[in-house]
Amino acid sequence: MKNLKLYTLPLSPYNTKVRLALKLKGLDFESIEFAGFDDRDPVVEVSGQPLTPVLTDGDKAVYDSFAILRYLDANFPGPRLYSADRVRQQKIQEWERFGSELGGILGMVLTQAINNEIDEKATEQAQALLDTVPQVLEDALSNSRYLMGDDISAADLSLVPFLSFTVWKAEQVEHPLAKFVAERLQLSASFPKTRAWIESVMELDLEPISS
Ligand SMILES: N[C@@H](CCC(=O)N[C@@H](CS)C(=O)NCC(=O)O)C(=O)O
Repeated sequence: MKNLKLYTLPLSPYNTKVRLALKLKGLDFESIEFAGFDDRDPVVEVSGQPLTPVLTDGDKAVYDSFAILRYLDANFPGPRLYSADRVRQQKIQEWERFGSELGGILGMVLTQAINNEIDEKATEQAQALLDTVPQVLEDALSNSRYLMGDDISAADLSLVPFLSFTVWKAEQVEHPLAKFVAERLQLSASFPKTRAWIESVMELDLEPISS
């Protein structure tokens, strides 16, 4: 029996972030997947709250993607997600906060799909906000492959899942929620480094769960 179990809504960016972290560290885990927002009894049972992702490690449960990444880094070997250097650690945490802002932009479109209420104005606002984001990333990626240098860190994992939808071609996306977002939010072609970085980090997701 696997010791690590991830209770997850696989498409959600917070969940993707944790899945990528587990794969980056090469950790074997069982994925317990939920399709929607309804059946959360098992999540509440293990963690006392309804949101995913939740990671259980034997009889310990950790919820919230920020806490889970810290738990993984503190307790498991493999590539480091955070840094022992104070300045670098602060920078990673700034990127994490930036990721939460991106979550807000994605949310402006996603809530329309979830509530089945089209709001063209909110879509336009979200796209306008998205257009202001990647210049910061292009600059940060001008001399390095990833945000903190040549290795993936929690900074990359905290942002990319919120942007991956924006480089997908809507006609190739099957899941209705992902399709809805991909049809409405697109990363401009004038940000090639950001695009290449998103694709490179998401390649981690192609890694099979090790066993
Ligand atoms: N701050 C949390 C956010 C978790 C979160 O909002 N999870 C969403 C999926 S994106 C969820 O489970 N929503 C279900 C619901 O609202 O019932 C984290 O970083 O893990």
